[in-house]
Amino acid sequence: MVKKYVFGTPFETEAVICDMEVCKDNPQIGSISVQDGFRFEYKINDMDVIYGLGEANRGINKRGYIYVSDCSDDPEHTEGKISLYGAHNFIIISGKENVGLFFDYPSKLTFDIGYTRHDELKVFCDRADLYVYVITGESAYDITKQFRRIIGRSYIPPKFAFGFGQSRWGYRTRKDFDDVVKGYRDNNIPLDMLYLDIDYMQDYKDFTTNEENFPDFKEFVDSLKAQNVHPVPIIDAGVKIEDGYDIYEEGKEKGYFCKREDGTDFVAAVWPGWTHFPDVLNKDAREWFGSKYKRLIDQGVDAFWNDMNEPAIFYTEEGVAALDKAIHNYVEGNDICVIEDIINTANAVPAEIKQCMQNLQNNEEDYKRFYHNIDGKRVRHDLVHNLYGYNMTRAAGEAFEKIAPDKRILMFSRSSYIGMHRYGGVWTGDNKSWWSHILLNLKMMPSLNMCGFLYTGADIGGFGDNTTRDLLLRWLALGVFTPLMRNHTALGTRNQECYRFEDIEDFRHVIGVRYRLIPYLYSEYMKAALNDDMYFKPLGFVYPDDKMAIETEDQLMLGNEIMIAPVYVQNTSGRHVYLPEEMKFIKFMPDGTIYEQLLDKGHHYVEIALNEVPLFIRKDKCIPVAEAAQSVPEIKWDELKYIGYEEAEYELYND
Ligand code: MIG
Repeated sequence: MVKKYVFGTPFETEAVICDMEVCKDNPQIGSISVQDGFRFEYKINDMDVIYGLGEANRGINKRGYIYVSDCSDDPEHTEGKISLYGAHNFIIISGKENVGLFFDYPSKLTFDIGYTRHDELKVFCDRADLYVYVITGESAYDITKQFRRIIGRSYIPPKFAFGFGQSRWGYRTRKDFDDVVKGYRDNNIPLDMLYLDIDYMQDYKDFTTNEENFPDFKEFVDSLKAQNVHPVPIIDAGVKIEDGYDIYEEGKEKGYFCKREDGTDFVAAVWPGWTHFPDVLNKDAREWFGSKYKRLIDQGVDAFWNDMNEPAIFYTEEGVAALDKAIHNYVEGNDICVIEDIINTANAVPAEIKQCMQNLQNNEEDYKRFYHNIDGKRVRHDLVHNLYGYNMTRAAGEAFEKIAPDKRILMFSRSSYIGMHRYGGVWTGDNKSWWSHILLNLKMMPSLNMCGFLYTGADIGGFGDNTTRDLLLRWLALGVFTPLMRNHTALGTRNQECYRFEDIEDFRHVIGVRYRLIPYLYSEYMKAALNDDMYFKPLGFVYPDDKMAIETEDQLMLGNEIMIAPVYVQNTSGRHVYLPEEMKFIKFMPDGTIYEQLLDKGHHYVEIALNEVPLFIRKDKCIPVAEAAQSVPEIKWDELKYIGYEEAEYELYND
C-alpha cells in the first residue's frame, strides 16, 4: 500500500505521476519533526537491510554510511564520496518490517544510515517542504514494484542500444571516427554504436558540428549507418555565448536562460567558455531546447547522451572576481608585483588564494546565484538543483515524442532525479580503471533499477586512469549483461579500444557473447519495463529468507532465469560464488562451445579464465542463445537454441 504525506509547500517535481490522495494522519513509522527543517528518524534493527538510493556509492545494502542527494560533477568516486551525479531519494527498510520511503525533495537531502549511530536512520533537509511516500508490502521486492507503479513506466531504448558501443573523449576528426569503426569491423569485433564526445561540435556549441572535420555531417552519419553503426553525439547543458550563434541569440531573446537576481542572464564557464544555462525547468524553454535535437535527428542521428547537467560549472564571473580580489589583497599586503613572485616567495599558493581557486568549480554559492522561471514564479536554483539533469533529458524526451513519435531514440544522461527514468537511462559517470570500480558498477545496477532506471551501465574499462587488458576483459564480462554496454575513457588515457590489445580474439569472443545473449537480455529488459519490474535484482529480492543471499554483494539476479557473478579481482583465475539454490553453471568458452555443470545449493569456487563469460541458470529454467553477430540487426532470432534445464519453458519477447 502506498500512502502520500505532505509537509509544507513542496515543489512539484513530477517524479510521481499517479494521482493520490494526501493522508491526513501521520506516517505510522519512525518519527518526523518539521521544526528547523525536516527530520525523519527511525530505529534500525540489527537484522534490517536498507536498500535503495539508486546511483550511490558503496553497497547494495546502504547501512553504515552517510549519503547526500546533491547532484555533483565529481570524477573521483572514492569510498568516502557521499554525493555523485544523481539524486534518487528512495530507500527500503527490509527486516523486522518492510517499508519503502520516497522523499520527494529536489534540493540537498541527507541520508544518515547508521553512520552517526549504528542503529539510527536519519533523513533530513533544510526546508520542511516535501512529499513523503510510505510504501508497505510483504517484501522489499514487492515494495519496489509498488513504487515503480507510481513513478511510471521506464524508458525503452531502441534495439540497437543493446549492442556494444565504443567511445573515447579525444576522437576529433572524421578519420579518428572512421578508424575506430574500421578497427572493429576489420577485426570482427561486434559494434553498434560510436560515441561522439564534445570535439565533434564546433567550439563546443550544442547542436553544431565541426565544419572542418565534418564538411558533410549527414554523409558521415549515413556512412556509419550503412555499416550498422549508430553515432551517439553528446549534448552539454551550457549554451555558448557567441554573437551570431542562433541558439544563443534565440534563447537570449526569448528569455529562456536562467537568470540572476537582477534579471540578467546568468553566466558560467564550462567547455565552450562562457555559457548560459537553458531554463529547462520552465515549460516553454524546455520545449524550445528539446526542439533543437531535431537538427541532428534531421541528419540521421537517432541517439544522444546528455552531459554536464548537474549542471557542472567550471567557474563564474563572481568566482573569478573573488579570486582576483584575493590575489590583489595578497599582492598589496605583501608588496609583491607578479603572480610568479607569489608562488616563489610563498613557496606554495597562499591559503586564501588557494581557497578561492578551489571554490571556483561547482561552488554551492554559484547555485544560489541563478533562478528558474516556473509558471511565472522565480525559483532559486539551489532549491531545485537536483532537477536540472532530469529536465534537460525530459526536454529531449518530450521533443522526441513530437519529432519522431513512432521511433525509439537512444537517450541517457549523467545527472538525474527519479522521474527522468521515463525519458532516458543513465550512465554512472567518470569512474576509474580500477578493479574496485567493476564491483561498484555491479552494486549500482539493482539500486538504479529500484528507482526506475533500467537502461544503465558504467564506462567499461574505466574512464580515468589507464586500463589494462585483463581489467578491460573482466569488466566486459560484466558489461555483457548491463543494458548499456559501452567502452569509454578520458582524454589522455591509454588507448582502450578492444582491438588495441594482444589476442584480439578474446575480445571478439567476450563481446560476441553479448550478442549471443541479446534475445534473452532484450526479452528480460522489455518484461521489466512493461511490468514495472526489475532487470537486475539483489539476491535477497529473490531469496528473501536466505541470510547468505541477502548478504551477497557481488552477484546479481538478471531477469527471471539467471544469476551473474563476474570476476573483479586481478590475477585470479576464478572466484567464490554462493548459490541460493541448485543452478547450472554455464561458461561461454572461447572456442564457441558452452560449458555446463550442475552445482548444488551452497558455496563453490569456480574457475573462470579471462576469456570466458560465466553465468548461472536457475533451477528448472532455460534461456535462449543466438549465434554471435557483428551488429544487432544481424542477430538471427529465428535460429535460437535453448540452454539450461531440459523441459523448462521460456517466454521470448521480440518486436
Ligand atoms: O568535464 O565530454 O562524464 O564521459 O567524456 C568532462 C568530456 C566532461 C564528462 C563526462 C565524460 C566525457 C567528458 N565530460
